[in-house]
Amino acid sequence: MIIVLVIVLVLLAIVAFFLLRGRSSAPSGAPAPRRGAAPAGDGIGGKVRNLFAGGATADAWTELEDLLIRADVGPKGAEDLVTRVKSRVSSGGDAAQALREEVEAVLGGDVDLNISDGELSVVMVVGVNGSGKTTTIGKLAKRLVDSGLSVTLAGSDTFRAAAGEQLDIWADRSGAHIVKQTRGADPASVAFDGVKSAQARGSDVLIVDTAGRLHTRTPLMDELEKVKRVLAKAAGRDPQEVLLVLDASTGQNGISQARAFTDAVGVTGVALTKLDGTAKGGIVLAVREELGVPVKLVGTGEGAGDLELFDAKAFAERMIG
Ligand SMILES: Nc1nc2c(ncn2[C@@H]2O[C@H](COP(=O)(O)OP(=O)(O)OP(=O)(O)O)[C@@H](O)[C@H]2O)c(=O)[nH]1
Ligand SMILES: [Mg+2]
Repeated sequence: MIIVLVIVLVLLAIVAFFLLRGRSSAPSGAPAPRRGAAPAGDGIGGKVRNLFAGGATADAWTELEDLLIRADVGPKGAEDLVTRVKSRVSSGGDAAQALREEVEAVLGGDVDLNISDGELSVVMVVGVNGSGKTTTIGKLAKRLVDSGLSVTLAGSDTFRAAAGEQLDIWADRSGAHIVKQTRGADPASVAFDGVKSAQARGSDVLIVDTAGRLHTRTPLMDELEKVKRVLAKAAGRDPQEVLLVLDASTGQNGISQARAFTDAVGVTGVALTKLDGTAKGGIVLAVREELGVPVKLVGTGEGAGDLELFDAKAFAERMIG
């Protein structure tokens, strides 16, 4: 009899655990998370509360800093956050809530894509190999076309054999027009054609795909600079956006990538991809704190609809929980 009772209690405890876990990853008031949109770990709020269960001790603050660093926030960002949370939390206060609000404050502000009405907006997309540039461009084109804008894509990745085909597929899927040349053509020349064609068609937005490159390879970074220069010359003004596509799972290495691209072409925003994977999401804070560049888009899968406009409040709620 007692054994049966124990088994029933254990089963109930397991069911309750999973129910509570499900609830904590979908805080009420936050937009319903789509497939895998939350950074891994279902939020660190529970851990933060545990740390401070015995009061705001020196150990608790040190462990909070470690926790943030392990979540990819970066040493400087973690230290700054702890300082701010500390100044708000008197012993017994809710550190997790203060942390959530501070994360939101750091990440908020100028996160909207800079796409203006009535004039062609040029969005240049850069990043290391395989970070998700072409996929993000396809998803972004779909989102813009669905919102009533006309979009032209320029295939300035003339390096990889299948790059043009991949962009073709996305142009088809999204209803965007595409401009490309044969493999091996000058990427800057495709960019120039892209502007002229987009202007002739009266497109609202031109999105320029570029070949992936190691951020440490100077000649390739110079090539990117040339693409930007030519775009500016053809359009009569600098691109409205230079989006750096960053794979969220690259952790702190993402920061050095971002720095190199920012130095070469002046990144205006980050599209953070693969947040549906094992990435911890703290990289968003590291990019913002260490480079001052806002995350504007978040990729949460390979499908056409798996792209979100960045929302600081929703992100902070998902990250902290
Ligand atoms: N899970 C997941 N996969 C993604 C996401 N974004 C892109 N991918 C996948 O990542 C791989 C590389 O994506 P691409 O868009 O080809 O990357 P790229 O930066 O254009 O690559 P190169 O042009 O070779 O430099 C593909 O298999 C994509 O489907 C995302 O948000 N989540
Ligand atoms: Mg590509």
